[in-house]
Amino acid sequence: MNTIKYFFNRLRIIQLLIGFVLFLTMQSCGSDRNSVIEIVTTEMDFQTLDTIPSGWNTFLYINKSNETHFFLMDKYPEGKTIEDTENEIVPPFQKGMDMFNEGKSEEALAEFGKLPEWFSEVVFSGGSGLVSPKTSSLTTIKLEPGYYIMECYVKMPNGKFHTSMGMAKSVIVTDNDSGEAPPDANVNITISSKEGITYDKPIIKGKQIFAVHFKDQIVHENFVGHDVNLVRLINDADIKVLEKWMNWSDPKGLISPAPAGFTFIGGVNDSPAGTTGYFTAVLEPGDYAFVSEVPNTLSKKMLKTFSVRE
Ligand SMILES: [Cu+2]
Repeated sequence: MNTIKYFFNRLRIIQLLIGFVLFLTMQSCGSDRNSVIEIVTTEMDFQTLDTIPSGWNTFLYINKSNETHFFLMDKYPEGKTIEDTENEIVPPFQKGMDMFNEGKSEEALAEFGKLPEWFSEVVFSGGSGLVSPKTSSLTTIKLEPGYYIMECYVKMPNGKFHTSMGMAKSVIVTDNDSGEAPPDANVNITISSKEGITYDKPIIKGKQIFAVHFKDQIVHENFVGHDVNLVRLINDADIKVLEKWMNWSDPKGLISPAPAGFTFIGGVNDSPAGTTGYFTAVLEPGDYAFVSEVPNTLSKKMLKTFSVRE
C-alpha cells in the first residue's frame, strides 16, 4: 500500500512541476504576444489583428511577398469606414494616377480635387518605412484610440495602387492602453521641412534602435507628408535613381519592381508634427541612406547617405 501511495505522491509532484513549467512558458509567450503585433503580407494583404490597444505598440512587419510594401496607419474621422475609402478615396487617386501616367497632369490634379473634404481630416499616424521582398521590419508607434485604415500605396507594374488590390485593412484601436513604453533609442533622427533629415551620432554596425522625431509635418508635392526610410545601397547604387523612385506621383515612382541596388529595411512612416516613432534594424557594414518618400529629397536634405564600418 505504502509503495502505491509513494508512487501517487511522486506522480502528484511531477504533475505540479509540469504545470509550473507550462505556466512559466505561457507567461513568457503571453508577454511576447502582447508586446509585438505581427503583420504578414504574402501577396497583396495585411494579415494581422482586427483590434489592438492604444498607446505604444510594436509591429513586426513580415513581408513574405515578391513586392516592396509598407504599412501606414490612417486614423479616420468619426463615422468614416473602409467602404468610404473604397468609394470616395481610391477612385480619385487611381484616376489621377492614370492621368499622370498619360502625361495629363492638369486633368490629374482635377481628379485629386474630387477627394472628399473629410480626407483632409485623416491623420497619418505612422507605420513602417518601405520593406523589400522577403524582408522584415520592427516599428514602434503611439496610437490614439479610433478607427484606422492600415494601407500600402506602392503601385503594381500596371500603375494600380496596392490600396485597391487588398492592401487596405480596417483596424480598431481601443481605449485600452497597451501599457507598453517606447524603446531606448541608440540614435536620434530628426526630420523637418526646413532642416531635412539629421541624426545625432555616427551609425555603427549591429542592432540599432532609431528614434524618429517629427519636428514638423507638411503636405509635399505628392500630397503626403515626410517620413524616414532606411535603405541599404548595393554596389554603388545611384541615389538619383532612388530619389526619383521615392515619388509615387511620378509614373515610374513607387512602382514594382523597385530599382535594383536598393534594399529597404523599414523606418517610420508619415507621422504628425511633434510625435516620435521608433524602428529597429540590424546593420552589417556597408553603405546606407535615410530617405523620405516625397519628391526632390536631395534639395530638401531628405536623402542622407552614410557608411557603416567594420
Ligand atoms: Cu504594398
